[in-house]
Amino acid sequence: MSMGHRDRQHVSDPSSRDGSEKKSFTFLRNELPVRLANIMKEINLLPKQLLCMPSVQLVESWYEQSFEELVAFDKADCTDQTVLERFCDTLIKIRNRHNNVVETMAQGMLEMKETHCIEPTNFDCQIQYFLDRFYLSRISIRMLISQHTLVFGQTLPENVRQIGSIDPYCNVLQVAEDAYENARFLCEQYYMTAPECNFICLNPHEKVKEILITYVPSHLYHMLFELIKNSMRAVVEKHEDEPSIPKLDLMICKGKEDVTFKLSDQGGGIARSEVDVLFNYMYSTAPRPPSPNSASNTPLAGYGYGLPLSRLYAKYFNGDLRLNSVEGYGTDATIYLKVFPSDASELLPVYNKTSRNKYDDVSVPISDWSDSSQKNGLHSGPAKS
Ligand code: W6P
Repeated sequence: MSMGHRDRQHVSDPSSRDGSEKKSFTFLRNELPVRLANIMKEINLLPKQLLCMPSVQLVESWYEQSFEELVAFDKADCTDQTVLERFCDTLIKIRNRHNNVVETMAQGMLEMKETHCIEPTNFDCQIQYFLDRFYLSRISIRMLISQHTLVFGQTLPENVRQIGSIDPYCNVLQVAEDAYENARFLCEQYYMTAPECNFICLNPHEKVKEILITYVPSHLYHMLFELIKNSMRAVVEKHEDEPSIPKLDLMICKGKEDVTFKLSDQGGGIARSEVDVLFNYMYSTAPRPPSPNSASNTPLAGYGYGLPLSRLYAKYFNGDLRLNSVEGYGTDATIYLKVFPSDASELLPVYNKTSRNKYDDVSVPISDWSDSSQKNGLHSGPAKS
């Protein structure tokens, strides 16, 4: 796994630790403002109807504030220990400021839906394009902040093999079992029952049975938890009135290049045309019914932004997440991760002329395929005229 910044020297050697904290500091005080500025440029290309919504303005103001706090370190002396400490504190403050960006942007979408009737433009396509890049950028920025604050922060984690949030020996089955147990708990609370799960681990190219990879366990957990919740909901709702419910199958296999997780459910499946909808931010933004005692009656899976965000986590380190469904029977959800850390480099949105063009044309897209039944923007095929 490679990012701009990732090396930790031996913590037992205080001088080398200082050295890498200084390096990390000088890297991040430049890199973080660059990443913030790049995505701020794209925010400003959003259609005016969305850009002027109060929640979007609020998010923008957070980005501006954080940008300013970071560039204030431009001329700071990196040999001054108090500067390094202040920098850590600033990073934590910035991370907390941005905690609710996803919810607030979703709120902005709702505000726009309420105040504008959305014209049949390629608006939906632009929103999808933007939010994928925006949330990917956010994942990358939070990753850099976490690494610095965990590795150099006050409370040094003792005898933990993790380097910040990265585990060089991440036991993927353990993460999967953990995600399953927690999803099962929620499922049983909500439905009084939950499907069992068969775990099958295959490691054909290594002598050991365990599958260990360099990965961020919290990201893997997030993706698996989301998929398992969706499968559980589908299975329980399909087989509600039956005496027994079919098990889930989770197959994990470490190949030469990919580690693949295939979660199979017999939840009745979904039509092929519904798959893209599940990853669509606009279609997934529905007002939630207010529920003060949310812990006891939150639905198991809301089809909120869970799936598109999970796919971004997978893509961030050059993996992917796909749904393959057999309508009428069940669904396979597959996560692909890279085996080799060197293949798992960061995927980042790049702001340039091409990305800018995506926001330019607001006209009705004209298909270059004959099928007119497809909804605009829900398939990646035809380009606009
Ligand atoms: C379904 C719908 C879905 C979404 C994501 C993962 C699994 C499943 N199963 O029926």
